[in-house]
Amino acid sequence: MFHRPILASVAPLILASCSGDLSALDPAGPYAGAIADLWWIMLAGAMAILTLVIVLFGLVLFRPDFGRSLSAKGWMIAGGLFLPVPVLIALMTYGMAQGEYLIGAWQNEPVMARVEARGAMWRWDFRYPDIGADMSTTETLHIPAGGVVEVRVTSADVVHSFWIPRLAGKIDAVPGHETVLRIKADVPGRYAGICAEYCGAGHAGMRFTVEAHAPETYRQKLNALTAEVPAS
Ligand SMILES: [Cu+2]
Repeated sequence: MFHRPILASVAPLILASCSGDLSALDPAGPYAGAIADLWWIMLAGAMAILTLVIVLFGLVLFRPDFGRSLSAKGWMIAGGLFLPVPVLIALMTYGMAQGEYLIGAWQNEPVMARVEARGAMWRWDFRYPDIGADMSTTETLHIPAGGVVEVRVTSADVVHSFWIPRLAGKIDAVPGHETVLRIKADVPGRYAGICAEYCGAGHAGMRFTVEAHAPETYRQKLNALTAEVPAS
């Protein structure tokens, strides 16, 4: 009676905080989905361990005889070795497998487009070698939806971090070096991107937009942008 109204009023707030332009918990493609899955698994695991600890604590408080069947050493081995070792091994294996997947290992899906992203204090420039050597945009990255896009990331000055929370994980933008990240948007739309590594006074405003186009209109859209360049 008492709990329901509270749950009913709090649940939408909690769920609403999971969505939004920059929410990694509102994935719009498989790579961001892999990260969100890992996040939920870790949350569930943490809740399970917290529950176990609370139950054990309650038993110790209210049933003092509860733990006597096991010696103090036995409890230390059970709680300090038998519980954490398999849990950490399982989590590490799963996390590393997901990490490999994010950078393109174990995938047969062909790369649909290749783009380059260059961070500079404090903006992002994008180039499209597939379309033309001098094709470039600033602040907006155009990609085809429904396919894997390989992004080659670098920096003109200091270390930045390229992050589109709804499409993929973060990757560092390092001057003089190229890092490669895969992104994929399941459906056309606009997705927000930011710099995720503090890089100076303008860091907070170092945002960009990803426009994912239907694959059949992607080339057309980029060619139209190229055509606009001489006019501006
Ligand atoms: Cu930054």
